[in-house]
Amino acid sequence: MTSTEPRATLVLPTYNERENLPALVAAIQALELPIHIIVVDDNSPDGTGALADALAARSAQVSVIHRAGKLGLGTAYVAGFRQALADGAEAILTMDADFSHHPRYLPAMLEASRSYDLVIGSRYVRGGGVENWGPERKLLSWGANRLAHLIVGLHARDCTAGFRCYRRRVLETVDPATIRADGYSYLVEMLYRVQEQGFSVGEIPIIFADRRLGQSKISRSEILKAGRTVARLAGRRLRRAGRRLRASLAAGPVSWLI
Ligand SMILES: Nc1nc2c(ncn2[C@@H]2O[C@H](COP(=O)(O)OP(=O)(O)OP(=O)(O)O)[C@@H](O)[C@H]2O)c(=O)[nH]1
Ligand SMILES: [Mg+2]
Repeated sequence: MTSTEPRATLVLPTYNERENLPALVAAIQALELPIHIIVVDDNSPDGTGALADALAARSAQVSVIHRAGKLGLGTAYVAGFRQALADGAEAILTMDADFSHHPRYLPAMLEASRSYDLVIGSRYVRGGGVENWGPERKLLSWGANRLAHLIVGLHARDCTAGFRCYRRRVLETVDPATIRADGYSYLVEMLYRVQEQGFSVGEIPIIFADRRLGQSKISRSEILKAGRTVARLAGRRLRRAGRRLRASLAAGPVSWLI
């Protein structure tokens, strides 16, 4: 990256990722990109927080936010975004800490963020895909994306991806703390709000590899919560469409012709 490129911060939420975090941070650092890393750990029982502290003690490129307990992926993003904005970051990246989002895509994410307000590392554009997923996991992801397209009206192909790069102005306009979803569906609600504000969204292809170490944190209750988020956003979309229709009717027949 040249000195004309923006300061970037990567927000890395962790819960029980001790087998992944040191290798992931090393792989990111090996890229020698000017990216600051903020680990947001929720008092992981496996000691990920202490490992993150050790990484931060060794490198000024890493800092850590500790939270009291497992407060959800969405609110972990909020804490990281707040810090990144306060630090003056111009580009704010997010990725999972389990190597499903491989650091090798970071240069392309940053490059694309010159052209788009939000870049998504996408499984569902040409060249993207998933590795080692069973049929159940494929169906869950496919179903979530279909609902996001059909009911919420999102345009992106991969609406549930956590591999993203937001331009600073996006997070200054859509206040991350005003997103109501606190878990995984934070990603869908944030994308809805970004699209609502008319920001540009671009997708670059990534191969999403299933985690090899550690355990998934997606639970049945997260899936139910995601269903409620989709229903709430669909309601918001309908109310918005209703307001637009009423405004155009109130403006009279001439406005229908132009
Ligand atoms: N701080 C924090 N991080 C979380 C929380 N829940 C999940 N994470 C992290 O968010 C990222 C995504 O979680 P995963 O469990 O890998 O979810 P996923 O990738 O959608 O699902 P899998 O494909 O099954 O791995 C990982 O880095 C987790 O450690 C949480 O409540 N708090
Ligand atoms: Mg994962």
